[in-house]
Amino acid sequence: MADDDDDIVLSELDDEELVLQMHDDLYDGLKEEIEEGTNILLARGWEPYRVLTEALVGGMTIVGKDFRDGILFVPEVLLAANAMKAGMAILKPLLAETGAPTIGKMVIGTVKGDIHDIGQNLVTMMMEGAGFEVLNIGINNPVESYFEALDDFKPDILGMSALLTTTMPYMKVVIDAMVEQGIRDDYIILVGGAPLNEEFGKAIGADGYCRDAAVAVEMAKEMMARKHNRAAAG
Ligand code: B1M
Repeated sequence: MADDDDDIVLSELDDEELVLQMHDDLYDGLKEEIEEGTNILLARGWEPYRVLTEALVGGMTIVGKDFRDGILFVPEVLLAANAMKAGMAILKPLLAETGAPTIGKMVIGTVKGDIHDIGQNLVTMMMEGAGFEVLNIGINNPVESYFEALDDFKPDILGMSALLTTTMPYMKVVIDAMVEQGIRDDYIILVGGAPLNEEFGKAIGADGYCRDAAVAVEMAKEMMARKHNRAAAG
């Protein structure tokens, strides 16, 4: 975006300028600058979640718009994604720092045909921070991978992510396979990803659609509480 970044000393910018500069740096895929900016905001007392949402997710939203409009292309977006992940790596241990006892277990993965993993990594971080034990099975998962993870890890919740309109229908394939195996009701199923909405979540038979990672945490907590109440009652 900017050509004269060489002259900019990140630590000399005020918070607002720094966040805008980080949006530019994310756009330009400047990993080291994103790491530096993340550390500066943390040192200034910003909550990790605020750094994540305002500086990193905010920057990625701009990248997403220009990707959609054909201004940015895959190689550039990959660099931006790598810069974002570098910032997330700094925040991860801070978001996961929790004295909370384990309140539930979740398996999460992006569906078959889809390699977008930033959103589901973020959900993983936030869920861990809220006291969930999470097995993240990564990207491009066919039904068999989900089933294997459910068998091995025995979670309370299955989370699925899809970022493409062409891959989101695969969530239904997984749920239908679970119904067929008679295991659908053994799990809380939460789905998320930019092209989804609540209606889609209902239509495919999920228990909840999560607009973002914070909603995923809230919904997971609420559904775990209901599950415990049901178990206590019956
Ligand atoms: Co892709 N891509 N991409 N891409 N990419 C999108 C999704 C797109 C909307 C861009 C656009 O056109 N504006 C578009 C999809 C259009 C559509 O289907 N309608 C698109 C396209 C077209 C493609 C390719 C087909 C491009 C091509 O090759 N021609 C290709 C497909 C590859 C494939 O998957 N088979 C492709 C490739 C890539 C990159 C590899 C370059 C890179 C991914 C790198 C990576 O993930 N490691 C990439 C990126 C980075 C994006 C955008 C720009 C950013 C996605 C992101 O990380 N967002 C994206 C544009 C956009 O989404 N606006 C785009 C930040 C992240 C924090 O948000 O993932 O939405 P998000 O996650 C949120 C919520 O959705 C929710 O919580 C998260 C945190 O708050 N959530 C969950 C997500 N999963 C959840 C699961 C849950 C709960 C909540 O379970 C419980």
